[in-house]
Amino acid sequence: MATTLTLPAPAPTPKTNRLGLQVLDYRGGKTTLCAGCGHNAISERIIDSMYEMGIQPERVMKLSGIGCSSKSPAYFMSRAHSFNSVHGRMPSVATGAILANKTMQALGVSGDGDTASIGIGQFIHMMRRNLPMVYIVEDNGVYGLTKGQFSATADVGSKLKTGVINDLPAIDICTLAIELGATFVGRSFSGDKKQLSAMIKASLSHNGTVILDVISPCVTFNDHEGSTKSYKYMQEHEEAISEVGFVPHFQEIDVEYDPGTTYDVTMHDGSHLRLRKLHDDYNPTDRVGAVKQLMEAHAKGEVLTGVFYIDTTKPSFTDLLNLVDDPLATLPQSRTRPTKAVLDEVMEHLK
Ligand SMILES: Cc1ncc(C[n+]2csc(CCOP(=O)(O)OP(=O)(O)O)c2C)c(N)n1
Ligand code: SF4
Ligand SMILES: [Mg+2]
Repeated sequence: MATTLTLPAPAPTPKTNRLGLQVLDYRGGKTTLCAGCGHNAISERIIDSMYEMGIQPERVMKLSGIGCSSKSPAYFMSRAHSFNSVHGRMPSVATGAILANKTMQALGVSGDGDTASIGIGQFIHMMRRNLPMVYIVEDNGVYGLTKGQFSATADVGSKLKTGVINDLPAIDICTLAIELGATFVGRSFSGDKKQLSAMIKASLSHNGTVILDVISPCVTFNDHEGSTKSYKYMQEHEEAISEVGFVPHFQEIDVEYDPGTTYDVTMHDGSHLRLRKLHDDYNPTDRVGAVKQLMEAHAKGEVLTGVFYIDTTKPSFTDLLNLVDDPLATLPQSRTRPTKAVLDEVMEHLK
């Protein structure tokens, strides 16, 4: 009697991006953060966005300060370069690294304490310079790593688990960023997969300082009744200003486009950031209008999300410095060291 041999089905070919890499190539170490921490969801969105944008992991520099949020670069893109700096001092390390090699994609991940409390001085000057980097603030309103004290982004009246009430006004990272010169400013929520992914992808096409303030609940110290950075509060008070869509430069623009209801921004690399207006009069290039909307929403107790402000015309810090095309870090001594004749001439002038 003849026997039929059933062959196992061939393994499905793994999905790859335009570089032929799999999503696995963008993963990092296993997270040590608490289960349910918003920061873990943000790491996932960074992995997806970098994969979908087809960015070579080795061309990325990850920068952070100190905090649970600042630990998270260890949990995505192991193949990228990484520098976990001192508390609140990531912007100066980023400035040096970007000047040394402006061809790399810089991605900073910080916390609200790292950015708006101890680090506010450095943060402000980074934005003023329009340093070309994506800076994500994983904003939970507390110092998670040191057991949940209020940070400078905690809202007035917000309550700690211990019953302590915050009576100091919050620093709004987005209002501050627009005022101080960042050229791509938005807010999202770690639980909003679609909006956050579109914003990260768009920000990777921008040449200048990108500030993404991402509300990221700390499930251990700040996710209770009375907190304004909890999952429940965000679900009840989030107000999206626009629906964010993004079409990378390597994709055909085939999504339906109704000029009356969308605002289309062409990014530096030819990609398109498409904002479908929910607020009729919203124009993301109007700096004063953006601050006004943020302040009005704050007064009403709403948490606005979306891309608030974008300026693709302002030169970045590296453009302003007029650096040579080759990364400074790769220049041979013959191009960086003045010759003896030039030095002698300088000395002559000093005599
Ligand atoms: C110079 C210095 N001061 C204080 C600390 C203690 N410290 C470590 S992390 C942290 C706050 C982190 O808060 P945040 O940036 O919001 O990160 P989260 O843990 O909430 O993600 C503090 C005060 C430190 N490591 N170094
Ligand atoms: S303490 Fe808070 S911020 Fe830190 S890992 Fe746990 S949930 Fe996240
Ligand atoms: Mg924090």
